[in-house]
Amino acid sequence: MKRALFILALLVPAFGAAQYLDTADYAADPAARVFDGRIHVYCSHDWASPVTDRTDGNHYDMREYSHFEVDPADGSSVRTDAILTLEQVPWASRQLWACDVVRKDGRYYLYFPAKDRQGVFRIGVAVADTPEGPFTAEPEPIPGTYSIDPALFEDNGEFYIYFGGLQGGQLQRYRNNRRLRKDRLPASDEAALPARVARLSADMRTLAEKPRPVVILDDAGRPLTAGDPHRFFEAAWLHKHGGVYYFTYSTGTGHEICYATGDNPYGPFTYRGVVLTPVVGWTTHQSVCEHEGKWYLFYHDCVPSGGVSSLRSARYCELVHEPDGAIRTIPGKSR
Ligand code: FUB
Repeated sequence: MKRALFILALLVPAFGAAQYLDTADYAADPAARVFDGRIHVYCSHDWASPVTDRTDGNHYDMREYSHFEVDPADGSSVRTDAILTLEQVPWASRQLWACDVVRKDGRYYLYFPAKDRQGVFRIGVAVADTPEGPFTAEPEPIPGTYSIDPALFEDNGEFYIYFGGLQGGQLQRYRNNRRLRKDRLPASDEAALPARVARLSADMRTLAEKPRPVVILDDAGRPLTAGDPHRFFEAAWLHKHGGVYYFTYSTGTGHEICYATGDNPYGPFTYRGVVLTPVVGWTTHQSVCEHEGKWYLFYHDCVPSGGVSSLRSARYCELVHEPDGAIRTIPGKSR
């Protein structure tokens, strides 16, 4: 069911002010896309789940995705819930975490993570004919995928899928695309565990190649170590501005959104700085889109829920690329 949220049209999001999509219900992990000149945002639907066990992020117990059509000119949003539900995914058992949607040849492809019946995070795809769904899930997860937080990027007619997340996201259970018997985190002076990227096949339902590591380098050209406060944790996202590829991501335990730049979709990327300082809440998760000549950062925080970490609200504000290509840091609190 669609709900128009005109009551929120009080603040137009300019730099320094951020607009919530909906303060009456929760929505997290916003993935913003522009189709036919309109901003479409895909969110996990946080709710007051009875699951309170925080082990491995079990309390992030989402069962469906929500869609928003957002108009930054007046701050309004139209919300549609249940565009894909857990019950509609044949292979999934729980936890519909952060998703993303792209369009190809007039069809919309929603990529999403969920735990399978063995409790292992896999990435699936669901297809629709309109941006707000309803989406129909493929019967099995995408072969060769693992962990969480799929994010797509289109470049020169090819689509790339980025994914991966530490701790509850299970990325520490994999090396060279193979599953280990148990978690293995690198020592703090070893190279950090990277996100993964793979080109998609033309069918949008399979990988065209084995996932590759998304390496983030320091100024001296060395991979960031596992002990570096700016190492990758989750929430990979790629955008291109001025011919430069920007890889943004969450540092998880550091609660920042950071960015690194490169000259192609695979990287390596060189660490550049902080996009968003910590928000209210444990998780932080972003997407970036361009609309009518302005760039926007979509993210979430827990201000409307009074700081309950599993009840998050999506919001957005303008993002500025400085003339030298640096991203102007956005304060996550007091806005
Ligand atoms: O929403 C569940 C998880 O929390 C997401 O997949 C992560 O990126 C973090 O936001």
